[in-house]
Amino acid sequence: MLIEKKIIEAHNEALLVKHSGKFSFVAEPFPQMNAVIQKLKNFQIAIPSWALGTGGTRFGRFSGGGEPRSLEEKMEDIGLLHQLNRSSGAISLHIPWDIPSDAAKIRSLASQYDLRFDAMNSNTFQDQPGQTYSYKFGSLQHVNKSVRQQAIEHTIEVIRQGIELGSKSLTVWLSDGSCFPGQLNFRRAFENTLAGLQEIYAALPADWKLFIEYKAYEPNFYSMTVGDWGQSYLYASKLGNKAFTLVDLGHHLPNANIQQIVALLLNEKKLGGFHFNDSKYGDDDLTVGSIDPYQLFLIFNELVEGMDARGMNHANDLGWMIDASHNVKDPLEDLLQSVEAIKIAYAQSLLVDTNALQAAQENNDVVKAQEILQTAYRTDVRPIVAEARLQTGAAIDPLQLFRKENLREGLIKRRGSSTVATGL
Ligand code: PSV
Ligand code: MN
Repeated sequence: MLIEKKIIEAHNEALLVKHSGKFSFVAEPFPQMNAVIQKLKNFQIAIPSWALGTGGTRFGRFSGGGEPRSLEEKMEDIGLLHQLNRSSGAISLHIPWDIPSDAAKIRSLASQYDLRFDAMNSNTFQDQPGQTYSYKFGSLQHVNKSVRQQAIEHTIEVIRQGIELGSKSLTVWLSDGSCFPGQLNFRRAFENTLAGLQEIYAALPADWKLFIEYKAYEPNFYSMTVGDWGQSYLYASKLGNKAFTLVDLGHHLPNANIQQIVALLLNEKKLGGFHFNDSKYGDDDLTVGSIDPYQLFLIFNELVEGMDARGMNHANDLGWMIDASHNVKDPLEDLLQSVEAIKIAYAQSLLVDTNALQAAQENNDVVKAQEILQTAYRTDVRPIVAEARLQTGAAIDPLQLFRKENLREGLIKRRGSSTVATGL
């Protein structure tokens, strides 16, 4: 127990009257409310191990203190989040930033915190101490076969570690690409990357999924070898039915219509999962829903409509994860805000009157279609999201409780004020 159950209960007790008042107000107009609450209770969002420390930029890093210093402490942080909101019941590891030295111990710690292991992440974008070959000019795309082989072996090792922990998926994000015209033969880079992914795919257990994450730019600025959803889709379809595209919301060029991308990938059975964050310019890794919550809602609207059309399970059939960085906020507070934003967008999308929307579309009634979407978007679903939390034993207001109980202070006391988190 990272926070005593009775503290959560006392917090809920104190807020209950106020909360119930708000809840009965919104409950009236929505007869499907209980079904919505059940879906919200089932919906879990994985937390990446690298999001628990203060991020930073190449200009500096300003630690707030109390950051986790080991995998065990990262799990403790996620355990705490999950106790507060009962919606963050999974952790995603990045190898070698996280090295589970004793898999059995890590597994038992996970069950103590009620966490499961989400996608494993490989790292062939940085050189590690003692590494034989450099990834300066790419990994799976590299002109030198030995570099490619090293990257393949690392990624297969990540799968092996994931099997020991009980994970069921691997996310491959490659920073491969080029910075200048002429640096790279695009065709050969693609072929090398595909051949490498094929070897990795062959090592994937039958019940695993491979997620191929794309990114428009950074660290390469002229071309990225998996630069957009089309390229990711090409690899995924050539690999086979265990391979999928992963959408990181910050990895698009400005104004990309992410909701349309999502709808089409879902229709092609090639959407694997998400890295949620928000951005104003690019891969800003800001708190989910902090810049454009309407876009987040529109993405969820496509997800819910598309998943329902295909009879998919909202909670389990896609990978849901946050991928963000916290430069000026407390990472745990930021993650609580991100999870809340995702749940709000999901709840709003569940309120869309899909039949009416379809009728409006078939009548080319553009005004009506907009009204239907915005009616759902403008509904204040926060009491419903809080009610779902309450019913699972979580806090009605996790952020308020985190602050009231001085939980960051407690972490600083135990871990120190200037800890350096592992990873980025
Ligand atoms: C790359 O920018 C990325 O989104 C990938 O998911 C990486 O694994 C992660 O960020 C690392 O910070
Ligand atoms: Mn990502």
